[in-house]
Amino acid sequence: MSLNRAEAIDRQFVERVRSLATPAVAQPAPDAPIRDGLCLTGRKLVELFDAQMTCRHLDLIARVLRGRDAGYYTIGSAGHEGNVVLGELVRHTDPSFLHYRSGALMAQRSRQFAGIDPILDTLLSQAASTDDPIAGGRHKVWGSRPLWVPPQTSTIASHLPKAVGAAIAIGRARRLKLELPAPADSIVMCSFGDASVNHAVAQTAFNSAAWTACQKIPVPILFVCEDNGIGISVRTPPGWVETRMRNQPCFTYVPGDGLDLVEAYEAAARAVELCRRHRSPVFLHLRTIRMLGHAGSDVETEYHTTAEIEEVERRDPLLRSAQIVVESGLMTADEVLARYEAIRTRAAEVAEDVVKRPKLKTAAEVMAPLAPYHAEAVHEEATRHRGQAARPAAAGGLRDEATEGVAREGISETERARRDSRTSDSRTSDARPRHMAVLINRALHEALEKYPQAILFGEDVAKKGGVYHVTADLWERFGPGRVFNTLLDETTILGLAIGAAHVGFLSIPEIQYLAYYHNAQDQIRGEACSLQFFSKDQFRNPMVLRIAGLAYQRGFGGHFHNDNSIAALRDVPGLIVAAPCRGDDAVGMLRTCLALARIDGRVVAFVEPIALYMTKDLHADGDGGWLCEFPPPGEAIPLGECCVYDEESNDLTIVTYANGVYLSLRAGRTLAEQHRIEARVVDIRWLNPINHDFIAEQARATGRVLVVDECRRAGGLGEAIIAGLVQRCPEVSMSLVAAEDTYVPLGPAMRVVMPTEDRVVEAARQVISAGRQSASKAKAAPGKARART
Ligand SMILES: Cc1ncc(C[n+]2csc(CCOP(=O)(O)OP(=O)(O)O)c2C)c(N)n1
Ligand SMILES: [Mg+2]
Repeated sequence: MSLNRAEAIDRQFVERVRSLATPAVAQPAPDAPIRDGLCLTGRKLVELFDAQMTCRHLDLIARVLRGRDAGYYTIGSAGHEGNVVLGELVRHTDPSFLHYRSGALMAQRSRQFAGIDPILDTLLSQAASTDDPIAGGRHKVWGSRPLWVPPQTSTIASHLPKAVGAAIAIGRARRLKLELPAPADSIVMCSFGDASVNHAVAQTAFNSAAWTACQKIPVPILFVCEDNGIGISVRTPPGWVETRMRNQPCFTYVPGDGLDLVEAYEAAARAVELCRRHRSPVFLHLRTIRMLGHAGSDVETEYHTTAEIEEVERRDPLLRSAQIVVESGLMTADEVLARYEAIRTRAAEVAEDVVKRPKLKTAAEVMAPLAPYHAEAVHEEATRHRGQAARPAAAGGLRDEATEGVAREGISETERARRDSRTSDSRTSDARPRHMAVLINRALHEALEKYPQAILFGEDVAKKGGVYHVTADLWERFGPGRVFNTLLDETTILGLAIGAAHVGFLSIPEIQYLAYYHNAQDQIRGEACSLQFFSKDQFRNPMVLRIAGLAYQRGFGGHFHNDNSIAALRDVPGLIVAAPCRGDDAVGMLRTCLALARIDGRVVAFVEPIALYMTKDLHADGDGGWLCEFPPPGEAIPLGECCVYDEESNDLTIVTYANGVYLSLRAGRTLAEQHRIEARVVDIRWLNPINHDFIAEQARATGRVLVVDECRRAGGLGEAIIAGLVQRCPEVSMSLVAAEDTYVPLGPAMRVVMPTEDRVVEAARQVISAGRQSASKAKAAPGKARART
């Protein structure tokens, strides 16, 4: 047997088509149905077959390019070409999140939009050229802005939660009378393989779609399972997908034969129609085969016999399509072969072109779309008052003019007016200093007023107002259309945030505790933050993800309510991480976070230190030192701006954030009063990216620096800050107090693994006594900071 199965299936197609006898039937009218009772016309059938052949030649040429080391991706669609029918039946304005074998679908969908050349675009992507219109050489993906196909990652099933999220959001936008960037009767399609059905992330997407649909909330999602019976080398038990999915609650299950174009078309037409009409989940189970192994690198003979491989190849869906068009008199065998060869020639010509096209050359080029940041525009937006005109919405965004149409279901007009006046007036006019939870709550009121496209959701955020009452009254004020509880599943919460943001919402999801972000972090790491990168910023999923986190709750709750692992957020490319330590900072930072999402499409994690939510006093009971006034609209804290407390103190610079600021200020008082050490405290506020230059300026100003990191020694902030200092000012004496590399224990033992005031005082004294060089008493360079005394 030839090891080159690409050549084998190519040869087989040519030989078997050549032997097809032309029947003695009259050529049918091209616009008549191919058979009585069906809707597929002859003309459309020929067109679909053409897209199937196009897809096949893309698979074949991919292997040739790989052999020449000029193409970098060989996972193909051979055997799955029946999915072409969805490229026809689903509109190009229906957002579609596609499986890596949906090549024929994509080829046909391309025909819905003038000027798109699927051969050129696919080969540019395979060749990793900067001319690739979707990813610009960053990945081989199916994707297109005009075709509403956001690029997907290689992580199987991870696109399903966001597809469900987008479907729910489409329904929600209709209900809120917000204008969508897609027609209001759009559906969302996502395709995936049979093995992927078993993945927890797929299961949670099916579950959340059903959970939502069972409440009669619209979820126009079309799940398309391209079932080839195998996942790399592991067979899916025969009948498993059907057994698993046929009786899913609130789903309609539609089986289809993906090897027969006519059968597949009829099944898909039914599935699409049901989904669009009923606006509820439909599971289209398209049976396919897999040819050419899992990928070019997969030696299928390691787990299949030659006879098994050849048996599958004999069922090639392209042969079946050829047979149908020839037997029905639509094309002769010669015409089929002529067309097949013409596509081959075109693909080969384009391949010669794409290998000469430019590639990414510098890190700056690679990273250009990763983290767009327009500082001035962001600040202008962050400081924009309610009532001031908004900038035009970012790409794909819902329009701001829609404010007028925002509905708050379930609340009468009179009640709404009463609540509006009560909540907004009292909130904005109450100038008394308050603790952080109250101020964040006010900032969220402000955000939902300012951004009609903002929605806030998570576990318990609605009527209960969140575990810590940070979202209190928002549900009453803005209604269940904009503030709502989700089911208990973090993957769903984040998937919903991503999907809703794809169709123009400004998502403000909440994760109850940092530990539970880890439960679903791939949705942010793999999906949300990679979208602008893999789409050259053509698709965005702007969001501000609020996470209640960090430790110091006086031993209460143990590790999972005191999780201090920040690494999982900090190492996500492009993710902005903010961590305020007090109420006024939280408001100013949140305004900037929302503006970053709105203007630059950014994904922001806003980590709220639980232990400081209700903290009122700083040095002594009743001093109210941690209460703050609500900053007036128009004030915002720009990304990267740090805060220096006691800037006139010149013995030591303590660099810290969140709870560490509180601890360090208290330790600072002890150092001054008992040890005559004057320490300034720098709150870095923004944990990613870190403002290393400013920290270095502050370190140089005293010549001694102590980093107080409440996160773990491994993967916490301390490593990064010390590395930044070593690069910028190695002459400065440095020390680090960090949390131990452990889970946080329950009860008072918490104190033995976390930085404490005593430990900060002790470390500060050691830095001073071990200081090898006299501290430079130079004044701190002005930098971008606000000084507090
Ligand atoms: C989360 C995750 N785990 C493992 C992989 C490696 N992997 C890539 S494809 C694949 C099999 C997928 O099978 P199936 O869903 O049936 O799709 P098919 O390739 O057969 O079309 C695996 C295990 C992955 N991409 N993502
Ligand atoms: Mg499979």
